[in-house]
Amino acid sequence: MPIYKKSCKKSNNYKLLDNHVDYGTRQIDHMPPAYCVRASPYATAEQFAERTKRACENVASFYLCTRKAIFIGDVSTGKSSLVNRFCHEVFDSDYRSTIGLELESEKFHILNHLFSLQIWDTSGHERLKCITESYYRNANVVVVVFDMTNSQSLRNARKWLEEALIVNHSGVLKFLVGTKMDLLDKQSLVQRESEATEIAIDLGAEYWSVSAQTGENVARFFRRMTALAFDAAVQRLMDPNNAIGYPSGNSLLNLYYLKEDGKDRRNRMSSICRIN
Ligand SMILES: Nc1nc2c(ncn2[C@@H]2O[C@H](COP(=O)(O)OP(=O)(O)OP(=O)(O)O)[C@@H](O)[C@H]2O)c(=O)[nH]1
Ligand SMILES: [Mg+2]
Repeated sequence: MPIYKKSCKKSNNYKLLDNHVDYGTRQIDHMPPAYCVRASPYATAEQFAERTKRACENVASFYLCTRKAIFIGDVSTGKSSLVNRFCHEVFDSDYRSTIGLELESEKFHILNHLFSLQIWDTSGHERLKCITESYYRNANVVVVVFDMTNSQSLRNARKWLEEALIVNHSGVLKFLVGTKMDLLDKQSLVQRESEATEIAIDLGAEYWSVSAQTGENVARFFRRMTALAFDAAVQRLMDPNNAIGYPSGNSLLNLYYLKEDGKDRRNRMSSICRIN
């Protein structure tokens, strides 16, 4: 339970009491399963792709440039609570609206490779849209969050996703996440999940129900999302057209070689691309 405590009621500062974040959740050796196979366009990804595994086993150490996940959705749906539960293992029942954007960075070890994920937690306020929309670009993952106790927030999910897709490539990973599952009784939960999975299927997104309050499914969701982002990043790296064509500094993909082997960068890139 909470390991940070607010310094005072109106402050944004948390006092660190102890650190109970389970960093074991950042170590991923197998592809974590989907929440509901039916409501996942990535359901076939029960394992990392063979090419990904082979690349991770055989190739000199590499570091994939940080990937970007944006969290969007109606106001007060629980975006910040979800992010804070995973990143800091805290839950605050007081509502403090996000102003514009908050950024977190998480490091994972996946198949023995370092992988960083930037988590962009945006505000759901319409009046701040002009600011938040400018941060949507170059996302690798779009997470649309809705409140399971608020059906309107679920109906609005499509609009949020469409807005994010306008400025992103079609291959972006898509998730629909229902929060506050702890507030629903069993029957309402089943009913809301069944509505939400239909919408997720329609949107081509993977569906998850979570609770930032109890922590239920939070780590499972983040691990699945990150593993899929890693898999997609390595796959993309092995596509010669994509890999060589990206200019340095592009947030979508960058490869840094940690081992100097005397070859020039392009040759080294081609040696990676030969894996199949
Ligand atoms: N019971 C319960 N309450 C939650 C959960 N997640 C969030 N809340 C509460 O819902 C309220 C809004 O949560 P936030 O995480 O601030 O929502 P948000 O989507 O970041 O809101 P904006 O930044 O304004 O867009 C807060 O009072 C939280 O405590 C949950 O899983 N269970
Ligand atoms: Mg917020």
